[in-house]
Amino acid sequence: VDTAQVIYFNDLNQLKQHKSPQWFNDAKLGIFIHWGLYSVPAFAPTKGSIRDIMDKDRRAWFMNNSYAEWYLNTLRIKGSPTYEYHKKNYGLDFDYYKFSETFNKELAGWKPEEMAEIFKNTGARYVVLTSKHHDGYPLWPSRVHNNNMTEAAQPVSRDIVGELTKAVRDKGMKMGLYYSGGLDWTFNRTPVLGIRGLKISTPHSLEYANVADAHLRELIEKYQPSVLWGDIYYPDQGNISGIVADYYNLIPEGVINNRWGASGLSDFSTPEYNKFESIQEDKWESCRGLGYSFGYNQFEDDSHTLSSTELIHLLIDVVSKNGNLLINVGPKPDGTIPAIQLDRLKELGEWMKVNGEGVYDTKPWQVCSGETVSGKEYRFTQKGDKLYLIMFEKPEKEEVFKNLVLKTGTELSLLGNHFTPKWKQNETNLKIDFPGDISGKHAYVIEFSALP
Ligand code: FUL
Repeated sequence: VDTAQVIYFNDLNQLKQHKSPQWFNDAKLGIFIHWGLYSVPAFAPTKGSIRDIMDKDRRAWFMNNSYAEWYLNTLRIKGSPTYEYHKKNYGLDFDYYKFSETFNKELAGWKPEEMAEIFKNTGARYVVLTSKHHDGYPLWPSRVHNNNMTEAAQPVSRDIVGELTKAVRDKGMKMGLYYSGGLDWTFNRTPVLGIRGLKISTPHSLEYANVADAHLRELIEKYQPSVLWGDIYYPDQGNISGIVADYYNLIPEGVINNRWGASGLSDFSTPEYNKFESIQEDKWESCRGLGYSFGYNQFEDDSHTLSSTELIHLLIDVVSKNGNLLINVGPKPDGTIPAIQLDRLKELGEWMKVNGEGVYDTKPWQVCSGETVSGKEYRFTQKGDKLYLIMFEKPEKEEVFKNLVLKTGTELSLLGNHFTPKWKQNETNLKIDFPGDISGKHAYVIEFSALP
């Protein structure tokens, strides 16, 4: 076996042969963080998630954008709920970038180790932080000067990217960075009003392309992110293929997503508030907020937020189809995690501690899902010789699974329980008896010692 490291060149054909690395395929769970000036007003309309709104009326989205990190764009749309909110609470002449004063003040008390500890306890193996979102405000002390940043913006008072990178790595997780290449509202102040505007609004100046290139190079050299997560698009005059070649060479475990514009570069795809319904050959990663927003929205409550059970089922479903789940957390300006989100993260972590065996390091089996004769849904994963059947509901004393034929001698266990389930084959139906009180919640993992 030739283990020599491949050298990458500024050549799209070669770069496109790069594949997502094993650590990423195996990780299954990551934490996305959207944190920035928008975390200060922490407002967005809660009329529905992006899917709810778009499915009904595509044109209604940008006016009622539930993403709090889009505050500045929605504010620029006269008469929008955000426009009205801003007018009432801050006044229309209050510059969005003035939120940097509060942000910096609040940031003084932030404890990166505590934040990383919370993420670690969810069972996540990697973290992806917004280094610069669409508002163009960098969360690290960049040496790249942006002439278009308004006077009102104080530079960030701590190196959020650097401090969090260190804390996350100290806890044994991988650190990734998000960068908005396609939108930068300091360069283009016309609000995005429709889906087509996403690409059209990418600033076309050579100056912007140079800033984006320089930002990315700086982030890569300084923080060596294990994931490079681009968003929306990338300026056509930028040198993304040259940067990605250097990135792969410098960081052999590095992986990039699929939002790098015309280059078409991609190691994995990124359905947002969405997922695939069948097993995919190519690696993918589903992302969404716990509620309707990525950035913190103080007006979200339980009714807008995934329940712990829904969250855990989502993870299992995604993993059974070859995906990872990048679940988003929107911290407050001081770096604390809102209680409603914390609650979900804790439940997820407790479940993963007992059942992670059936999730981490697995791959999809021949089929991803099924239903018991009594109508209970389940998903499959596999690891080596082992098959995992993960039920979305607590099994009865006896359950029948169709089209599942076990090898003689296969042993079963129900993770987190001490009794041994007994099984009996009846043609293509598998009957399993669970002799004992079943403990656990949210989802139940049956481990088979051999593949069917
Ligand atoms: C989207 C962005 O517009 C959202 O604000 C968020 O960052 C999401 C992950 O990607 O395209």
